Amino acid sequence: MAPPKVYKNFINGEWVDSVSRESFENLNPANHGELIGLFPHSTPEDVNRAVAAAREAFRCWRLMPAPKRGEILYRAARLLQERKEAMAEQMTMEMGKVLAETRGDVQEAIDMTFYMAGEGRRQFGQTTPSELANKFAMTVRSPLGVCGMITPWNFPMAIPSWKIMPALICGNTVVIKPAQDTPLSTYNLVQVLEEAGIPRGVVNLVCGFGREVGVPMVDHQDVRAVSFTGSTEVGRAVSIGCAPTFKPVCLEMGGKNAMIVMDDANLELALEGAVWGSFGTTGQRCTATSRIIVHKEIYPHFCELLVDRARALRVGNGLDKSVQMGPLVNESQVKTVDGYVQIGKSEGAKLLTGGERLADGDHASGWFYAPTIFGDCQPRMRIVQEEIFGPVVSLIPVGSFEEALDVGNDVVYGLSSAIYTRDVNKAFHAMRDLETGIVYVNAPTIGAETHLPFGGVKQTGNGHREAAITALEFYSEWKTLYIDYSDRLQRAQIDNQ
Ligand code: UN1
Repeated sequence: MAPPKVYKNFINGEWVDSVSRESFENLNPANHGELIGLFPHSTPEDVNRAVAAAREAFRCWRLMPAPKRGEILYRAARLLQERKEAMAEQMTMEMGKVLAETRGDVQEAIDMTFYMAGEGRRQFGQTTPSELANKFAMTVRSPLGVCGMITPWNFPMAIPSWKIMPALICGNTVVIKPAQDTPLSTYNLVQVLEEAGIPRGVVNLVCGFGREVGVPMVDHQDVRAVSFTGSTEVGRAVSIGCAPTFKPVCLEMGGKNAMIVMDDANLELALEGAVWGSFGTTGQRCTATSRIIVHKEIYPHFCELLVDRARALRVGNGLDKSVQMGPLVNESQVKTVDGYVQIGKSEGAKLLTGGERLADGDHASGWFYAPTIFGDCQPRMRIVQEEIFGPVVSLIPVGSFEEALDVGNDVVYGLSSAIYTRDVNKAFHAMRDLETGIVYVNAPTIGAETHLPFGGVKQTGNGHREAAITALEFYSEWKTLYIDYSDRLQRAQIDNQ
């Protein structure tokens, strides 16, 4: 057998081992006997080196004209386009989701990189009249410095790009810790940036685990802002870590996204959306549809048809073109999902299909789980309230549109929601009243585009929005400039009365 491929960290423009010289394994979730590669098991000292490099690099990078920074991003986007297929395959091998989806993940990184490259020629500020004569007033965006990033395994290239690209175009430098389950896709992204000509130290990759890499990065005094996507539990710890020094922190956390299906909906469309929203990415999206709130008039019929479709899904290795749903990312995720299935059963929800690990035949050496549907769920059940992050969806019958909205809003999260109806009045009421950062009409809860703001309300986030122009709000600070050309002392609020 060929020796496993050994990957390195990227610090100060060089590919280097961790000071620990230890490594961890990146396994294929569809076949966990297959080792994708060994990645550096980094230490706080590696973080220190990366932050020092990023701090030093910031001195020049912030002064490079933003359109020039954009040119590097354009080159990176074109390289990603060229390598899309190979990168998608590698992503399926380390993360599990099917090829169509990993191509989408790489495409999302391409879109974001092009989009932010263009922001190099925008980043508009404001000019406004001063209250005093012969005085000029304007605002400019100013970078923050070294930005620390902690990213999840479910979108291992797209989500790093949501953070890295806006940070760079604004003139910040970056230290990123990718999820330990999927470091290769982020590695590939960083390598492309290197080839595109990113100056040394501007982007640094430190692989490893939360305790040895994430925590020291959050605590580091030279890290000026932190962006985190992941669980609510870890997000809370990151937020607390940033509090003592008032470090700006962007948190993108859990979801419990509802799809409402009204009795006037196009049923075929709603079913298709329900399957894609619930079982796409094996349910491992923060935007996944995990509750389906169905009007009682169509509830029995809807349940039956949805169950048929879930049963027909082909689960397997995502590299196989006929497969529609890949494995879960790791063993611990299988245990969590199965734990929730047991909770659902004990709470009295009706298991309509699935509810078990798939471990026979083609599934024997992967972390596979059957598409699972619970029927007759009550809004306060734990399986309806808590994020499961797996192929498990709960169906909740309701008697009216108003009840559907109340049930939809009755969770601590607020990322995404969807309504299927042909009634324009109901659609507009839902758009206004659903307490989520994203609302879809006649489309499932997944499928955000890179030039629109992404983020959630309530315990999903802390008020920031990733992607779109809104990302610049986090990665830059406004600087207000007054230029007095009167040649005398003019006192605001005093001399103009
Ligand atoms: C996530 O769910 O973690 O909107 C990100 C979507 C994708 C991004 C999802 N474009 O489903």
